[in-house]
Amino acid sequence: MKKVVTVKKKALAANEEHAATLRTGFVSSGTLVLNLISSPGSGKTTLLEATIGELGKQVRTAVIEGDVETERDADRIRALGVPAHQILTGGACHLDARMISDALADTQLMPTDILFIENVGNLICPTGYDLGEDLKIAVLSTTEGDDKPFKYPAIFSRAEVTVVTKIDLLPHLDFDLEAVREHLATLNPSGRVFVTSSQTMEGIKDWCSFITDQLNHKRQNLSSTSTD
Ligand SMILES: Nc1nc2c(ncn2[C@@H]2O[C@H](COP(=O)(O)OP(=O)(O)OP(=O)(O)O)[C@@H](O)[C@H]2O)c(=O)[nH]1
Ligand SMILES: [Mg+2]
Repeated sequence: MKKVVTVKKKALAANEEHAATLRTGFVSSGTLVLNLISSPGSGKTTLLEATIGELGKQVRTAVIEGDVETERDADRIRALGVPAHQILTGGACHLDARMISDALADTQLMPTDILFIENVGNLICPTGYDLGEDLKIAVLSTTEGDDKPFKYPAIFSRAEVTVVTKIDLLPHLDFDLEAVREHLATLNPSGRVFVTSSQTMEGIKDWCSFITDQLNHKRQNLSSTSTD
């Protein structure tokens, strides 16, 4: 047991080092990096499709997709004319920083203003792995039930933002949105919550304004530190 814990700690330490190098690179390129984490099918790729459509052509976007099998998600993004790189983990339940550096060797991705990383659908494994991102984004679908933040607290306490998806389905579900907001506030008092539907586009404008504000903020910090 002690050996397993030691190996895991070493893997995480190596990942931290790799993630720090990635983060430095993303600071110099002024790229905003968002790491989307959720259970399978909560609507991550559909949210990315809606987000990319709403952001339009004024910002450059690129996507790294993480899945166990198939290029399906990357193909969905490419269909929008946006560069996408598919990582196939072959069974691993999360992405790590080394996989992201390898993906960045795909010359189509960079330079970009915003890099979205869609992590492997899973609420447990991806939480501990830093990918050099600016923000971890937890995605919670109304169809999963309103008890998930309390049942899987690690991701909801760590993510700076939670996006609630499929709000158009609320009339058909027993999902208490106000209770979810309260649970999330307990787990992460400074966390932001966006409530969206990629079908009706409810909440997508607010979510995209937040993203562009974050990008501008990162760029301003970059220019103020370079003139210091
Ligand atoms: N009604 C409704 N359905 C949605 C919405 N967003 C996604 N869906 C549906 O939910 C299903 C899963 O969506 P995906 O975007 O593929 O989910 P995902 O999280 O990327 O899935 P994995 O990559 O497999 O983890 C699809 O059938 C979508 O059409 C939404 O806002 N409203
Ligand atoms: Mg997907």
